[in-house]
Amino acid sequence: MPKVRFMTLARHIIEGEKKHPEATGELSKLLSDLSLAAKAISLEVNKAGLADILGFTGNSNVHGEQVKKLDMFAHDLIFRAMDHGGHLCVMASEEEEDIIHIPSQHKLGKYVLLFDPLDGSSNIDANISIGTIFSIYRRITPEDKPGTLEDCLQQGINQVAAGYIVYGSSTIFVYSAGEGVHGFTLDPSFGEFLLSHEYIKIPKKSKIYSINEGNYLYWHPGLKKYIKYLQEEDAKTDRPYSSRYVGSMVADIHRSLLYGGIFMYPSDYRHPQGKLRLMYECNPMSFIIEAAGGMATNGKQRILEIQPKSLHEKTPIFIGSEEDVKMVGEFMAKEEVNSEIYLSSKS
Ligand code: AHM
Ligand code: MG
Repeated sequence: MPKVRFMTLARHIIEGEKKHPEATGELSKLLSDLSLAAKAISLEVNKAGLADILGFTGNSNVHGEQVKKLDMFAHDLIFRAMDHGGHLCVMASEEEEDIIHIPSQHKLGKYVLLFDPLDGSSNIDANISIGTIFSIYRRITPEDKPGTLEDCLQQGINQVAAGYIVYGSSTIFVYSAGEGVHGFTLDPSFGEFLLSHEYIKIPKKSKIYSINEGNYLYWHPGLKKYIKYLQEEDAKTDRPYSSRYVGSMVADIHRSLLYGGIFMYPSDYRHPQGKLRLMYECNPMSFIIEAAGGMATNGKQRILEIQPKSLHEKTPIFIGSEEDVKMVGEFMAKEEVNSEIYLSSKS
């Protein structure tokens, strides 16, 4: 029988920590608490078709979007799994307008957690993959006081760890604490995440692009040219590319990470900042993709170097295989236009 390593997520985190004698174990405990929340969300997502949990709550989140019950459930569950561990000083969630304080009866820690509890939730009713995304920073304000907005508004390069959980044909927890990107598949029979993808590396160049082409009319002219270029036939450069778009960022990025690909949510005529949020979606995903050898920009600037100004700000994003991300930037730079022309450029 082949020798198979029985590596649980908890064991992997602890072994990673042993490489750093100065580590206090707080980050390990934080990630373990998160994995517990992920298991509970996964169970609930799997029951979604059965339970009376589908449908809109009738409320909308801070972006004015309708919120489904599962989003609320996931938000609540992560908060309750994370508020008492003593590792965090503050949290922020895509589903809540302001920062979330740690209840005063609990100990404060040195970390900051930002999360999108259930991304792609418009896909729930169709049984399409959705995911949780998280981002962890070290606090920058004094340790004896509650964390503040300043602790949350850090550049992505300051992330200590980040990851996502994709609830798909199986549930996979992918994280990086700086040393490689690792994936763990949930064994539903005994409820453990087991190492299934170690040191994931994203291919340097891909053959797959992922973008909502329904917005074509409103794009930057350079982006239009880039997509047309990918669709042309040329054996030497392995074109045409294939198009894949789930409409669930976690699923689209997970595929890109494993097979190579470029995922894009650009700015357009109607959405000058794109759709995706810097703090909850773009920064953590960029941290993961860079740790796997890929690249992430807003078309001009590295995502991880953007200085955030507000918790819920959005940014255009081009993320995935390095050569592809570089190329789309070059196409857009060549077509540099003043914003007025861009806005009226619908051809
Ligand atoms: P959400 O945070 O409301 O779930 O929206 C984010 C999702 C991403 O997962 C996905 O990439 C994008 O929205 C899809 O948007 P669109 O339907 O405009 O293509
Ligand atoms: Mg989201």
